[in-house]
Amino acid sequence: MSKTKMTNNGLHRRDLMKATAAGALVAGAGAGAGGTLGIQSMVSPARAQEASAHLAPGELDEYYGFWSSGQSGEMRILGVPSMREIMRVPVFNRCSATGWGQTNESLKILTEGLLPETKEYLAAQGKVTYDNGDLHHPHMSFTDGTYDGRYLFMNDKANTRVARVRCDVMKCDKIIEIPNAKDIHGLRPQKFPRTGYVFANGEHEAPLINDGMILDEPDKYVNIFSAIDGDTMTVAWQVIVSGNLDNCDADYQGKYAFATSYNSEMGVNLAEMTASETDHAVIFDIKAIEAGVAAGDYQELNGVPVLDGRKEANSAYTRYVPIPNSPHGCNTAPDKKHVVINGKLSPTVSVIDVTKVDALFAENADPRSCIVAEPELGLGPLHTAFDGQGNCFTTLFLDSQVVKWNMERAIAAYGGADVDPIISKVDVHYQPGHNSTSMGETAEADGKWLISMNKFSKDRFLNVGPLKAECEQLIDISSDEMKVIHDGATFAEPHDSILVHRSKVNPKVAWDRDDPTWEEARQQAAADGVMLEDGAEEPIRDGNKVRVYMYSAAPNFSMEKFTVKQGDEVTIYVTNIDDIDDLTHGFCLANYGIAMEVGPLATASVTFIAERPGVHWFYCQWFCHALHMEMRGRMLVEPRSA
Ligand code: K7E
Ligand code: CUA
Repeated sequence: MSKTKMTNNGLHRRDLMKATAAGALVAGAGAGAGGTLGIQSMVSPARAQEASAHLAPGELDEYYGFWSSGQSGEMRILGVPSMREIMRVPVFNRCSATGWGQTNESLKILTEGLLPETKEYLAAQGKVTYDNGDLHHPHMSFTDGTYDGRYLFMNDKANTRVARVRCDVMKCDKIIEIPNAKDIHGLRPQKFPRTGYVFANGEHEAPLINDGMILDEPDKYVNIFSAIDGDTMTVAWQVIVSGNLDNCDADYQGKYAFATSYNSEMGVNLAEMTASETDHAVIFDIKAIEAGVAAGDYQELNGVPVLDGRKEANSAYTRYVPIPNSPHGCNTAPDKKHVVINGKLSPTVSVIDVTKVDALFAENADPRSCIVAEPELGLGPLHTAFDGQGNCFTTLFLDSQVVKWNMERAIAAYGGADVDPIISKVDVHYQPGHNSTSMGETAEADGKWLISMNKFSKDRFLNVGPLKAECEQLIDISSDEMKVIHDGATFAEPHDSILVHRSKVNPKVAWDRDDPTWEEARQQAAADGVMLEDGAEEPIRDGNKVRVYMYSAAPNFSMEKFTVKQGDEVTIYVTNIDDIDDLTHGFCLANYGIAMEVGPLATASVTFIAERPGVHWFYCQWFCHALHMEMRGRMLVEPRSA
């Protein structure tokens, strides 16, 4: 029997007294500010914020949440704090609703950035592009250390691609396949002075020239770090590194990029990969690399300058900071000074001070001299987010918790002071991976909300069979006691999200008619003497190629029928001349497997072989008008024998 007396509800008496004292302190502050306040009538700031998460119908969220979707391959947009899913933006996937992966405009984006050898491989499968992707990390472009609302960049781990989404229309406009690297995982934009570079980690090692001449010789495999020019979407340079690159981030000075690296053993099975207790954070000196490119210190491979930054090369381009043990997340703090490396198999996170990085490049420098804190936080730390007030939030995968800790206290403890950096912990459900805070990866972190993106939902939702949703939880972080206030189910498998204040993003309600998306359609129409928004009365024949130009204006297509011949290659251009807010039309050609979205003032086109003779209805598949069902017409296909 403990000497400490237990109260009825099981709390230690000492703890209860502490709680009461804390309550009295807050009550005192309230009384000081606004006169006499009884405990009963007090609403803590945290609970007031909790109430603000419940938006009434018609109320708008304060934050855009840009979500990845893992193996679903799309990007999603949620409203935060309501957690309402607002939009899905197809990127690496094939989308039935919008025709992404089928329209000529989307196929151009999906194919033009593929490597020649990939096009060959796909052609052998009867395909022109991949139709799967694994989208982990969506991040917005920066100017001067905060989001600028221009673009979102994201990776495809499955097929080694990087995509860009335009924030003015929330559509993907560029996808490139990264040569030389294998399986792009971590991705972050340069924060300062602007994006600039998009840094992308090749996760899996392979021979640098992967043509089959080297196979089961893992000691000849390499890994590649890439810097992509975010404006042109071309690869600016690459660096060969030791170990598998996992996640990355950039500093607020424009000098360095950081990447976590596991498997310093360069093993190819689990036992080999986890043999060593120590792995690395790799630091890339951007200016030194640019100087190396300018000086010609590289080999050119697939049109890209590739520099040697391996550990044993001991080059001016990289430094390897020893970190325990298979680190995963890499997160730069809004204090512009610290980078948190998350230990994964180690219960610690390691804090790099960016002002101590210059010294690492000196002769015989201690490679750990940039580490200024290494608090032990719990089991399985994967990712860290920030509140902008010196506090950090780290997901603990194995403990199923988020831990709040203080940076300055962690630094003091590392220096020998007797302080506990941990402020509080909260249970999440279950096994969190990434987390994100409102504006937390910018210098404008505001400390209001935290999303914990949990890999398992188990019992949190109605059982839907063996395959279950993931569970994302909204956590109020406006006070030291973190509080989970919402569970959201999401389908396979969001890894990461960013929470962007709505003042940073300002999409259009209708497309500009001169948008570059349908430039090829515009040029073809001009060659045919047609204005896209006027359409043409009849199909325009050019050998066995037939072009059909129509416009849509609710509830009509400009053509109620058109005739082609069996075997013709038909291209249908639909221009939506309705410019009204939310008046999207669709074009679905039944039994031809064709459907596409045509947004307000947009043009979309699709090409197919009219191989099925007979009468085929096309209809608008986007509910647009009371007479939407009547918005249809016929494609008449004359049989070949006729
Ligand atoms: Cu899932 Cu960012 Cu790909 Cu961590 S990564 S969880
Ligand atoms: Cu147009 Cu439905």
